[in-house]
Formats: sequence, C-alpha cells, structure tokens
Amino acid sequence: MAALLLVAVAAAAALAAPAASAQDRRERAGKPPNPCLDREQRAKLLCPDLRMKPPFGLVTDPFVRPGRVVLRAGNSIDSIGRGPAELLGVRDRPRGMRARQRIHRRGGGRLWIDTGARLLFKAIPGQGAYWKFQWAARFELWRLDRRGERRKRVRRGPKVSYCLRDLDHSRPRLPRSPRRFVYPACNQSPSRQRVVLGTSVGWSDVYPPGYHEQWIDVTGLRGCFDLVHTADPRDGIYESNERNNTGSVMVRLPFETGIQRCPGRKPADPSGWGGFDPIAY
Ligand SMILES: [Ca+2]
Ligand SMILES: [Ca+2]
Repeated sequence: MAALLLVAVAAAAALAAPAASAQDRRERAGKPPNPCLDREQRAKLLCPDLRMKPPFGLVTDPFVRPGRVVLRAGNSIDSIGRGPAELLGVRDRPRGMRARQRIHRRGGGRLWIDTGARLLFKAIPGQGAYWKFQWAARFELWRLDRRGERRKRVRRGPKVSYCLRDLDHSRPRLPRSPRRFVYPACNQSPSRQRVVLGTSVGWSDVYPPGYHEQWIDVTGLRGCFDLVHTADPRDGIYESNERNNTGSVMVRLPFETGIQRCPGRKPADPSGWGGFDPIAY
C-alpha cells in the first residue's frame, strides 16, 4: 500500500509534457483544426480524451538485444472523455489503412475527421499480425538534473502501435461508460478492407511490461531519469484535452527493483503494478 501511495504522489508531481518534436509539429501542420478544442463546437460533440497512466511494473530484460539491457514497463491508455476514441480504417496499401476519426455528436450521428492517422497490419512474434494504430504511444527517457527537473532526452523506445481496445473497465462510473466492451480484441484478419478501432469512455487499453517492444534501451546509462510515456504523440486522435497525454515515473539507473531515490524528487516505486492485477493481463 505504501508503495502504491508513493507511486500516486510521484504521478501527481509529474512535470509538464515534453515539448513536441520538430517531426511532431510537421505531422500536425496542414491538418484540419481540432473541433474538440473549440468551446462552441465541443458543446455539440462527445469528444474523446485519452490519458496515459504513469508507467508501471518496471523490470530490466537482458534478452531483447544481445549485449544490451532494456528497461520494460507496462502502460495504460485511459479513455476519460465524453465519447469514445474511435478510428475507422480503410485499406489503401497491402499492409496499411488510412484511418479517419469518428467523433460522436451529442444528438446522434458522427463527425468524420481526417486526422492523418494510419493503421498497420503489424506482426507480433509468436502471435501473428494485428491491425494497429501507428504512433499510439511513444516512450522516452529524460535525464534529470540535481533539482529533479528534466534536462535532456537521452533515449527513445521503438515505435509503439496499439489497437485501442476495451480491455480494463477502469472507470465504470464515468457518464456514458458502457457496461460491456464495445471495441473487442485486436483484429487479425489480413483480408479485411475496413477495421474499427477504439476505446470506450471509462475503459483502458492496457499493455503489460512483457509485451512486444514495451521497452527502452538503457545500456550504459547511470543516474536519475524520467521514463515518459506519451499517448497519441502524432495527434491522430483529436481530443478535448491534448495536454494530459503524458505519464512518467522516475528511475535510477542501473535499475534495481524497489524504491527509487533521486535529488529533488519524492521516492517512488515504479516496479509496483500501481493498482493493476498482473494476472488480469
Ligand atoms: Ca488527452
Ligand atoms: Ca490527440
């Protein structure tokens, strides 16, 4: 329990999201404006809002890359807006789809927006391939200074694609949260011409630390860092709040399981599961 409290305190103290990279800004240029950020338009819509929980279940893994050490972490993308985060993909390449976002209207119907999102038929070793939203998340490691503030990004994880399912009913009391899942397990059909991906209000798409590419390379690093997970870094899903998509946790490297202590920060235990039941995933 004490460890969970520490994690909660660390999450509350998390610093502001890192600035968008030049690549992110290029991706966002030329896109239609986000109606969910306009008060008048938003009042007529059920806009989604994704939020990234702080990374949990941190553990090192020496077997991913020969001679290297990677730090694994689980994550949870929580859907906490007034409507679902939903993408409809239409096949335009052998292993790719162009996706449009569907924002539900208050009075019924949908608003379609071309946000530039793409789906990929991505192979996962030992499991076959799944239709996934490219750039669903990004993992970064930032070096901390002696005051506990982020100084410099030193590492990035592999590209992270997820299928935005309804896996964990994390906030059943949110208005319009469906009792049963709406967006089921990831689609594995190579012949599909259309796929709908999404996460309903009050549900979370969760990936455990052991999942494919759920890591960042920490070989040779020493000192204090923030492990930062960002949901939807290329803004393929328009939301009512684009500033809460980052979750972070402090780590001291080389990593040892248990309480982490760094100058300028409250101690935290990122190896815990932060309230998740590991058996459920
Ligand atoms: Ca958000
Ligand atoms: Ca977004």
